[in-house]
Amino acid sequence: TMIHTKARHTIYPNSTVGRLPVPDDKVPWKVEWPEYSPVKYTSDHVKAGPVWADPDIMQKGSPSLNFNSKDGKVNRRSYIGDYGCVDGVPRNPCGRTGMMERGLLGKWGPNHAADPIVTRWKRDSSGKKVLHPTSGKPILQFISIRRKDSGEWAIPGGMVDAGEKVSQALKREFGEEAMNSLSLQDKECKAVEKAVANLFKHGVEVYRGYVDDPRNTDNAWMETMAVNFHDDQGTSVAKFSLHAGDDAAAVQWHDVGSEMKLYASHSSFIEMVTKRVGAHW
Ligand code: RP5
Ligand code: MG
Ligand code: MG
Repeated sequence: TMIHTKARHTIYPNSTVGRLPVPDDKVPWKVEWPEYSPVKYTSDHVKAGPVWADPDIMQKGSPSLNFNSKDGKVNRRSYIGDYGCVDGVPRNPCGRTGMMERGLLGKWGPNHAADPIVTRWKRDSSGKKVLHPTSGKPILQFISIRRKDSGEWAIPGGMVDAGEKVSQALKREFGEEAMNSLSLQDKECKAVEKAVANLFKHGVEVYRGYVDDPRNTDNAWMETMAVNFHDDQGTSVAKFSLHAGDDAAAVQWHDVGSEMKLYASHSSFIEMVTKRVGAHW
């Protein structure tokens, strides 16, 4: 597993709450730190108990949740194996974050997401692939959204709903964030769904596991499955008109390279895609 850094960023997103600073060498739970006393935080939004949030298991008498298993419609299994629980509360498998409880996350333990990475080759006006001047390798582009919450560019991913398949979440989130399907009329919406379904027929999984997300805590964390949909000939995605929607403020084709600054660990997922298709990084 990776060493998380964004999950230790001092100021917790959408709040003025500061995490307890955790030095690199104190991240692993196996390193003893008896006086470790993380800041407690659960956002008001999560405390209000929206449908996607778990009950507060710290409260006496709250129903118990089936961790490390499929719990009704909710998948509480981790992609990286069984996680430990301390006093009935899941413990982040990547180590300390300086914050306990759930912060902005709804679920205790893993919060499952899906990340669709839609790519094409950068081409010049005559349709020829553009090569990077230094590496000599063709430059890849991916459909990127700017997140409303942090303002950072990101993959148009989102949470897997209870009972939803990851393959479905990939299409739904792409439609919502990059094609604004939520504000389309019925007919247009059907057309978008069809186009997305077509494009998403041939995906290649590039990653499944932990995400170094700034919302993670000691007791709640993001995990994702990232899938690449590559339009090698530049024929299928080219027809798409992109419109930002839902929690995306903007959408665009983004040139891929190691200098990119993206949300959470998204640039590492994109790097995996460049390896797969032989693109410049
Ligand atoms: C990241 O948060 C995942 O990689 C995914 O892109 C995203 C899901 O959360 P929301 O976009 O729904 O906030 O950890
Ligand atoms: Mg979304
Ligand atoms: Mg999203």
